[in-house]
Amino acid sequence: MSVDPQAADLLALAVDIANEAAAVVAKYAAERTYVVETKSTPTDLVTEADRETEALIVRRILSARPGDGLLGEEGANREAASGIRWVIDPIDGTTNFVYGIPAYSVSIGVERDGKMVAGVVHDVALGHSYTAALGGGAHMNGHSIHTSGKTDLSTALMGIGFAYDPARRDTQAHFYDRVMLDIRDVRRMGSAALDLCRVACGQLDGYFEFQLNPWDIAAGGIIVCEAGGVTTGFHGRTFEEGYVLAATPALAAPMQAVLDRTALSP
Ligand code: LIP
Repeated sequence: MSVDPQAADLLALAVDIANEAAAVVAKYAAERTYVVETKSTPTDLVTEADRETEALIVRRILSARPGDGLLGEEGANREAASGIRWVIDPIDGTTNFVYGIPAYSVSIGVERDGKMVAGVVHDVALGHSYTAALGGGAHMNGHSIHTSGKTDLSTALMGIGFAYDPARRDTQAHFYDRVMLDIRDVRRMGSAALDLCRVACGQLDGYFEFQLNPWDIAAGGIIVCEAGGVTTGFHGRTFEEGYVLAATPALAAPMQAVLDRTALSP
């Protein structure tokens, strides 16, 4: 399959914007003088770095493509006149960012007629840029990446995550507790976008989390698929609805079966 030409052009613009945005995030990370506020719960943090970075990304997109739509974690929301929509998370892994844990990213996904066709996840601390355009495969800093060849679920290393809402965390903890019996171990690293990229490059055999937002998974999802992996949902809900399972082709169905037979509520 060859790369979709428009997807490749959109990716080139997304990468350029993500590089500039990452520089802003890195400046804030170094200075550590930003104000921290909370959103949905006392543990759901937002900083002026998140807001300024999203504002920069929106400015750059609209100056290059004024007819496009937008959906951003910090409030950007605009209908698309062009059929193209940008799904933005200016800092995915904000809690890590605030604590100085080097695992946060700028995530930009580009959708055409409702289907993701390009994505970039820029790991700010490590300077790694994960990219994918429809039909063109996935890359990290320009080098081709692929999911691990893992086929045996019982020795699979999986990424997981927890919500900001304590009630949801309780449900997730009970859920993960039972799933643990069927896999090697879990890693909770705090950025869905980077966790998906770790599946794409084989650092994880899979990743699952539920009740995520579109901006957490937009870019990472196409990067997994273009790296030869599978993204799907579970419990009758879809990946796009935030019931996220990403894994190697051989692990997707058995892992989905484990998730589907595990009750969500204790
Ligand atoms: C975070 C995700 C993480 C999830 C957190 C939160 P944020 O996104 O990357 O996987 O467990 O609850 O949704 O808030 O840092 O953009």
